[in-house]
Amino acid sequence: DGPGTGEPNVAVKTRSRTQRPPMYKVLLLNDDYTPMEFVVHVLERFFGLNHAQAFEIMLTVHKKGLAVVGVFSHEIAETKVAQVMDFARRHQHPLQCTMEKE
Ligand code: NFA
Repeated sequence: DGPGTGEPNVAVKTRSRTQRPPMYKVLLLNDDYTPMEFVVHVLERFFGLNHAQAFEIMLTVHKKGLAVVGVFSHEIAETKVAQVMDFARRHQHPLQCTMEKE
């Protein structure tokens, strides 16, 4: 329609939801054998934590059985898990690292 047809041009906004990519929690699991210092080193090396933060998260895993060490996109989370699992395996420690959708 244009001018002179008698129809008003009314714009009606529909609310659209902004799409956010799903995020993934990376979890570290406790075990009885991996040395505490090794876990602290892993947290510093692969998650960019300072020594105090790394020690605190290591202790949480030790006491509670597991802890979230970070939240990342799917690709980054997969890379972190693979890096930790490979590093632990190469050092013959049974440390387990997994990811789950937030
Ligand atoms: N529970 C392990 C120990 O007593 C330490 C540990 C902490 C292992 C966090 C795995 C994860 N040596």
